[in-house]
Amino acid sequence: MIAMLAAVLLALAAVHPASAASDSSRVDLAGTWDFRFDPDSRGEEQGWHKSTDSRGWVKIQVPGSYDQSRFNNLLYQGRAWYRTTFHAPRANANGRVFLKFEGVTIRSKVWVNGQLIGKHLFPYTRFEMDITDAVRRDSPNLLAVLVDNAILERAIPDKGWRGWWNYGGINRGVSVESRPPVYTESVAVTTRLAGSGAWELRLQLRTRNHAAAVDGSIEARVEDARGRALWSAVERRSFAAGGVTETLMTTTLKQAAAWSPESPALHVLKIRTVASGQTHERTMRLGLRQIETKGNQILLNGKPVFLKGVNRHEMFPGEGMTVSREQTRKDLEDIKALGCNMVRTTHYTQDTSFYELADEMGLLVWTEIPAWQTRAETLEDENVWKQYGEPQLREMVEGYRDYTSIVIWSVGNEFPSEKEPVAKYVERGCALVRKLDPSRLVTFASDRHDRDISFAPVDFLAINEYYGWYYGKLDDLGPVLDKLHAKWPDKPIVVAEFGSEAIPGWRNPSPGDSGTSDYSEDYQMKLLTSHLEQIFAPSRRGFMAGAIIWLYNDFPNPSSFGRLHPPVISFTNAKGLVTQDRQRKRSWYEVQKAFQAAR
Ligand code: ADA
Repeated sequence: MIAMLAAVLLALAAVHPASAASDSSRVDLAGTWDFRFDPDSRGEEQGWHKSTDSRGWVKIQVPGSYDQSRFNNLLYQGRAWYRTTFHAPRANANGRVFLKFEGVTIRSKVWVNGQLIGKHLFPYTRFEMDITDAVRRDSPNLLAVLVDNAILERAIPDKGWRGWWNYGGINRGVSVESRPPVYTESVAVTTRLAGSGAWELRLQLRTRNHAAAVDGSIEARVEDARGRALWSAVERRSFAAGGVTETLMTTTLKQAAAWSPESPALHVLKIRTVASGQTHERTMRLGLRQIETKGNQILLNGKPVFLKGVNRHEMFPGEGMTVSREQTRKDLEDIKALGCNMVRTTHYTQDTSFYELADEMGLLVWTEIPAWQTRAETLEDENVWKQYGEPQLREMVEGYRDYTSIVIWSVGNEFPSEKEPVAKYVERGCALVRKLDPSRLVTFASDRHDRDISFAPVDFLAINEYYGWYYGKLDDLGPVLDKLHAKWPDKPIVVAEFGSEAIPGWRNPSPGDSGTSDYSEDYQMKLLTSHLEQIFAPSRRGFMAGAIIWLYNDFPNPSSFGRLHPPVISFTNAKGLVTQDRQRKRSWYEVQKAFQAAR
């Protein structure tokens, strides 16, 4: 008897203390969870998803990756389990409960109280799962998440992926949210210039009803930053039983401040859905801006804009891919100080805090799915499109379109776009993105130059080039840009990657003009300056629309690129303007000068 009691107490003690019960509709699950590697895939068979036994489990911080926190950055690729307990939010007791993940790398399978909830297949997009039927409202719930970061032969990303460290785990936040039975689950916002300082606002709302048919209303309200109402409207709606109701609301906002990198004015949009005496409220920020192409220019709010940007990997020493909001803020401040008006979120959707800060600070954002050097045989596989292509693009657009700063969606990077099956992927990818969101630009980053056959559907040509580094000479770039322009005279061209590796303190007083083995700061300065000059050349003003440097920060990379990668930067991609811990290299100042001098 005593032995049994002891076993029960032990089991209880092993479970991470439940999150405090709360009256609000949201509970944050960040904290210390139980963790266990499962290299032989025994967990499911042995019922780890319903076990509270502490034997074999250790502690881990969530959010955080397992190779960062348990292996000190040694690459583990395989399965691992996370476990915790939580109280469901008290609010909305008759409504629905959702588990929300901001990013789990790569695949995940989720159980609540031993009941399988579902699977998720993509590494960097946020997702939610309806756990209403499994959750207990009055006692703690057991949550188990099986994560697998093994790279699959045919998926997006696929076996060809070696572009950055594959940090596995629950890399970003987790929360539980309750909603009333009737709630507005998505809001697609379009803002268009309507002349004389006015903006046309279009809201497409999708409202779900999990209860019996009921009449109710949806109120939309726009306030300026000081809380003054700029517009509000109420629509009476009948919400069908168990159904979805679409509502379109439009208005013209007169004299409302526009959003731009120079002046990132944000308003507040509130959507209140009322039915059966219960209210669901969504509050989001709203920036009034318009992005489009006209001939070979990119226009922001009706005026030509030249993209001056950097690529940024979301990584920091000791934090893996769980970069704090404070660090992200510092990065974006440094990127603004560099003279940039844009950032490419190389090569995946980043944490919510990144987009919130870009909205606030005024940075245009390019965001993409990790179709990084994905092979043609993968992209032509119909199952890959159905399981990993279509739904991943959809999750990116629908999950992140609330952010004003995002102006470019990308369907991938450096796949063999000189091949037919890849051209087909680009075509259907761009068509899907445009259908989901006609208000932004869509492209992909190509490294195939004038051999590329996939450019027809994109809004602008995005070229990754490494002249003077992996191949060719520094001044080979200009003629290639001219050739591309001759072939695609009606499309703007943006160089989406260019750069070379540099180790702080390494000097070369007389750098050459091709430098695969020159890791000096001088060569990096020379390469970046030379490429910026060629991009900014007056003769190319008519069609060049942007320069995005590879890249802002050095980052961990399992495979070293370059023929003579010095041991001092093993497992590091050192093409950053700053080191991994954000020390500026000399080229940072050169780029700042060039960006400041540019139009
Ligand atoms: C490619 C790729 C980047 C990075 C870069 C490099 O262009 O798109 O992710 O790997 O090369 O540093 O070589």
